Amino acid sequence: MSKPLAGIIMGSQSDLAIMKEAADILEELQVPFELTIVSAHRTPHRMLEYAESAKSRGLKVIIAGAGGAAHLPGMVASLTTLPVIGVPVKSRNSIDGWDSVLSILQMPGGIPVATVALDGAKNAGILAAEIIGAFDEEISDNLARYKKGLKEKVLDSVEEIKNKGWK
Ligand code: RP5
Repeated sequence: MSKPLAGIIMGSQSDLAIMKEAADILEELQVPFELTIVSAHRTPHRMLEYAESAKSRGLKVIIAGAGGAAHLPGMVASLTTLPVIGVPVKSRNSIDGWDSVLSILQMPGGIPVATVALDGAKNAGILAAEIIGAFDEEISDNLARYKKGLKEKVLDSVEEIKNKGWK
């Protein structure tokens, strides 16, 4: 197993159903990653330790997902110079997801969190691969193949509708 380059963390195991999508796409793009639970509110010292050791452990980017009063991505971003991608999760304690979106998105100047859409863990995984791919040709090639696949899928559907009609 290669050393993890991306870290996926989330506030609770209940976030895993969504955050798994980041893991799936990183696996597909052959980006080595680690995945664990780190809660800003329930395990603040673990969060501190995780964020402060991330760079020296070889991580290049952190994906952090949380729901409700989602402080994890921002707090982790405040403790590391690594880029942090935030995934707002529509958790059961959330008011329609808006609380998580706004608490991850509306960071103060100086502490950016690259926030993806509500439950957008897949895009967080792709963005993490793109950050790493900017310095890693192999991962960049995997991304190029992935994007070519997306394009071909659309063109196939164009052909299908052209040949079979929309009904
Ligand atoms: C947040 O509260 C977690 O990230 C999760 O989205 C939400 C609910 O957590 P559980 O009560 O399900 O553990 O901190």
